[in-house]
Amino acid sequence: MSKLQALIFDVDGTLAETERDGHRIAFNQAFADAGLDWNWDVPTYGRLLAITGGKERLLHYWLSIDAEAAARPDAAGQLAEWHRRKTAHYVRLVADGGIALRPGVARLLHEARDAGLRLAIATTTTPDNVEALLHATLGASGMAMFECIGAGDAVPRKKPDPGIYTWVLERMNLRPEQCVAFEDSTNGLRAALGAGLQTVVTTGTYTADETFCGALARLDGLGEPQAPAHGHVGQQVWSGCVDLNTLRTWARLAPARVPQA
Ligand code: XBP
Ligand code: MG
Repeated sequence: MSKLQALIFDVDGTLAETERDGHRIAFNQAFADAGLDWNWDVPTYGRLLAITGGKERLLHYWLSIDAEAAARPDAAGQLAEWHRRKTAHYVRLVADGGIALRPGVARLLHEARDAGLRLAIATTTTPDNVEALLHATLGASGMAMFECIGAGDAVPRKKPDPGIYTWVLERMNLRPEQCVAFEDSTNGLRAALGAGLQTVVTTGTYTADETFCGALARLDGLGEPQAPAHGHVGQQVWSGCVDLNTLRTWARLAPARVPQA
């Protein structure tokens, strides 16, 4: 492992638990706006999260309940409008303080920045959502903490495709072995591993039962001094606070990853 230069964070489920009480609510509000009788309850949305990207998830659902309507020439425009409304609802919900960072995230971000490490984001979500979350949780300087924000349609294919991580590495002129990625889902882990990145997984509301082969560590969070995280590093049981020294130790112990074609 080269000297650790940068941390690359996923957003939804990793920086904050945004899906169940954020995106899901916003989708349902957009459906109500459109006069649709669709309502994604918690289990349904959990199943739909297998499809990354809100527009892609919406199309997948529409095709599953009314393939003929979803195939009409005007369907793409209709879907874009529904998703635009959803994003507006989500941004408002986040701006109103509806979503907090997960434990340990702000602590690690500030430690990394104070130590001169570079920070980046690699997410499937819409850029407006990232800006709203960083502003609401880290204040006016939240966005500026991240040198590079790779989000949404910046790349043609979403996670588990590694494209968004490769996009970030290229823009930061970094090699994967100089970085550690943070993810919450199997799709996200596959994307980060596909880009050759050592990856720490912090499971969340919807991903606690997923399997995470190849993760540097699989934890229930990043931990705080008074509330340590628990999980596994390789096969070893581990609990504590994830800080820069922890990451450097783990990354040195792990085999270098080769980007998967
Ligand atoms: C999670 C996603 C996103 C969000 C919804 O992104 O797949 O699609 O669920 O956001 P990540 P949009 O875990 O990579 O941060 O509706 O803006 O896509
Ligand atoms: Mg995620």
